[in-house]
Amino acid sequence: MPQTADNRLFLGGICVLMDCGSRGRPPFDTIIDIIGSGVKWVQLRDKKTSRLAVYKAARLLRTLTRANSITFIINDYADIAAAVDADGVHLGQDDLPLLEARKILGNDKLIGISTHNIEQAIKAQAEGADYIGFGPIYSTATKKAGQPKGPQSITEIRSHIHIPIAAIGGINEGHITELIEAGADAIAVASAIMDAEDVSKAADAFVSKLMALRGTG
Ligand code: TZP
Ligand code: MG
Repeated sequence: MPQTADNRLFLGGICVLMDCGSRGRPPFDTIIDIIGSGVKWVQLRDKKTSRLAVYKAARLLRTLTRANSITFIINDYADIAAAVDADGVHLGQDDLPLLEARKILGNDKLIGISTHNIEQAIKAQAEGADYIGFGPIYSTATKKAGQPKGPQSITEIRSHIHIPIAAIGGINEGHITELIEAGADAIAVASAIMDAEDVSKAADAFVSKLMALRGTG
């Protein structure tokens, strides 16, 4: 199972994007539902509220995730990640450059980079990314993310880089097997869990599927 060098932070399995945009579900409700499910990696992704609101949510989520040994990543904001002592930040191609985020967060924190082609993936690894997100694999309404790349694209990226790859974009439970077989280390998912009637049940289903496949959620 992929982990960082000090073996503390989990960078595999299911990563739930607590996307506050989809149903406007408060991340606190979500995290409570997810804690019991065996998900060990979450990302706070809030494109709609103020930075102050993200900071306040992140502060509380940090306490809850730490108490439950869940890796906690903040999307977009390296400064907020540093302020609340999150485990790291996730950055897109139009966000703060990785090397600048590293100055803010230091070497002990995780930096993940969204990538959409081989060049971006190789660059992210060369600059010291701890993991990449790669996608969209399937079509998704959560983000305008371009043409779906299909699961075989993971195999191609895998052959070029050694850091963990989180497949992302339009993923539901039925896709997990082909993505892991294609070489993904992690499955990053927003709507299939966040938009579910029963978030806890949906998270359980993802984790159980992955555990059945390889013995870890
Ligand atoms: N980056 C590429 S696709 C995507 C992001 C953030 C959205 C993932 O959400 P969903 O609902 O699991 O497709
Ligand atoms: Mg971003």
